[in-house]
Amino acid sequence: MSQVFHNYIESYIMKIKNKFYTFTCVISFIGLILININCGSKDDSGKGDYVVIDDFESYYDSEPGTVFNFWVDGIESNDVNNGSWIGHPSEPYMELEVVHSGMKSVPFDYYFENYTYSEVSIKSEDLEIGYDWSIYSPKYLTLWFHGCLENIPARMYVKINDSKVYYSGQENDLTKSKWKRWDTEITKFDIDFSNVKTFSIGFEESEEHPDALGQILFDDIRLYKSLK
Ligand SMILES: [Ca+2]
Repeated sequence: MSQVFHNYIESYIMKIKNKFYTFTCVISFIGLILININCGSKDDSGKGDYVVIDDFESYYDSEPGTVFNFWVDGIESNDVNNGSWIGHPSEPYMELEVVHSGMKSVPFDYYFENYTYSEVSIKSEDLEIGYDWSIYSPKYLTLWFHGCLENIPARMYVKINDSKVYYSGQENDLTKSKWKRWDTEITKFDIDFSNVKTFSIGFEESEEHPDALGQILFDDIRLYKSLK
């Protein structure tokens, strides 16, 4: 019986440490026996001028992949002063209908009656971007948020390590049912970007709005080298 030699060519796109690589593989068979796989790669990271901190696509409904396992809210931290809940209370835990990009965004509920602040945090070691953000030479932190007409607004902030920057737009943006982009110059954070330990999003009560409460959706938290 003669042995037939076959080559198959397949291409794969893989994301490794926030860079996209295209692998083209030549897979060789003699008959049904695999004899060789030869793959080369091409770095596609130049396609974008940003790196992803979190796009919320990687979380799912079963452990250990739930968003609660990575983003720590008031319940997960057992902090009686922290009125924050991340994710929907029942499956699907991620928001699947109102998303900015991809298939998922994340809901964040804030609530101040009996609580003094509302904050969720994730460790940099749990993000693909890791702890050294300086290697990307970022100039801006951007994220997208989506409010709700029923929200009672609060002061929104992002925090890297212990350095907090407040939202500079109108608090009433939290009551608008549309996606809004929030850009923050990196220089406003007084931290060493080569040693990022935690990233947090939070809310504080403002004097105008005691007992604030509401739900905000978040998506596409990124670092940009420039804004176009
Ligand atoms: Ca997304």
